[in-house]
Amino acid sequence: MEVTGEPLRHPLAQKFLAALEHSRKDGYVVTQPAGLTMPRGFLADAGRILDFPVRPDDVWVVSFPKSGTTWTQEMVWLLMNDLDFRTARQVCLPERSPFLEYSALVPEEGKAGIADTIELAQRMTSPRLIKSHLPPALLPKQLWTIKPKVIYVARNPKDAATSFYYHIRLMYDLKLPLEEYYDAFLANVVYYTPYWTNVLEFWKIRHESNILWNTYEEMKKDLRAVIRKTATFLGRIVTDEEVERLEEHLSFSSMRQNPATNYDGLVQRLRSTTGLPPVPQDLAFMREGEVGASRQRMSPEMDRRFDRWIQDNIRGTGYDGPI
Ligand code: PPS
Repeated sequence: MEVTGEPLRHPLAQKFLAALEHSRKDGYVVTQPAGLTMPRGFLADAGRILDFPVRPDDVWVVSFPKSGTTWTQEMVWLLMNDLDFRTARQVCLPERSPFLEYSALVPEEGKAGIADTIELAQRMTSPRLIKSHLPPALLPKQLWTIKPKVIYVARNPKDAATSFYYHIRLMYDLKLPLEEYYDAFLANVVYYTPYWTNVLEFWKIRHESNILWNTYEEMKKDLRAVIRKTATFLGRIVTDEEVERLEEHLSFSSMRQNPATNYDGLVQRLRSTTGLPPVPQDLAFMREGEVGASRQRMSPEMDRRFDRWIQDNIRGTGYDGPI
């Protein structure tokens, strides 16, 4: 099966693309299958991703962007590696746990400075921990036959969308006011949208034995419980003392101070290879780490629009994840 893409024709698309410093001259496409908005360059790698060889002892962390992926990866990597905090501090997380489609997203001007992440993931020794933000229809086909462990992490869409806004400003200097970005997000003009294709497809299969459904909100509320649940899923036994050490290592403040999990250095390098100025003072990869804070940034009208959009999308599905 081949992944194809029709040009994204929504009226807001041009405005969104023009507001990106690297205006993506090749534009965005809507993929078939999945109906996902992606930079056109993604299509060149989509087939290699579908055919990516999966191993039974892989662990995959999958999410919609900005849903707690990095937090989950760090927790899972430590659980998979006998709580090797030393290596976790020395080797940056993307090296320990590659982001499968990352190089397919980088604009042409930045490609020379980065490795082919699909190849990198393919060459890794087992057991691998691989990150992806793709929906099921675009993930490697062997995930559904070999069935390695997959940990999905969901976050409420208002916070995920807002966090993504600051991320796109951080990475690509998006010059669009927040409210106009929300318009684009709700219209599925932002890359990786529609949000619901990703979340609902995984929610439907959350009870399969190789899938674990976690949420950012659960992690904020009771990280210890999520650590224990994830350890059990991975077949690892953790003592109370180990859970405590993990909790400390995984706190927002320690992950923010840890150069192996705080990607500000990586972002800085990408910005300089793509000719962008240094990261503005008000932006950071580890930004806020809160639940519900995005509502304070939205106009009451936008908040209501999000609520209507949420209801329209979950109606009849029985969805009980974070909203
Ligand atoms: S990415 O780029 O898509 O992989 O981003 P992702 O890691 O999924 O999400 C980034 C958001 O997660 C927050 N984060 C944390 N919150 C609480 N505790 C810890 N330890 C933690 N680590 C990362 C990060 O700050 C981003 O959320 P916002 O709302 O922007 O702060």
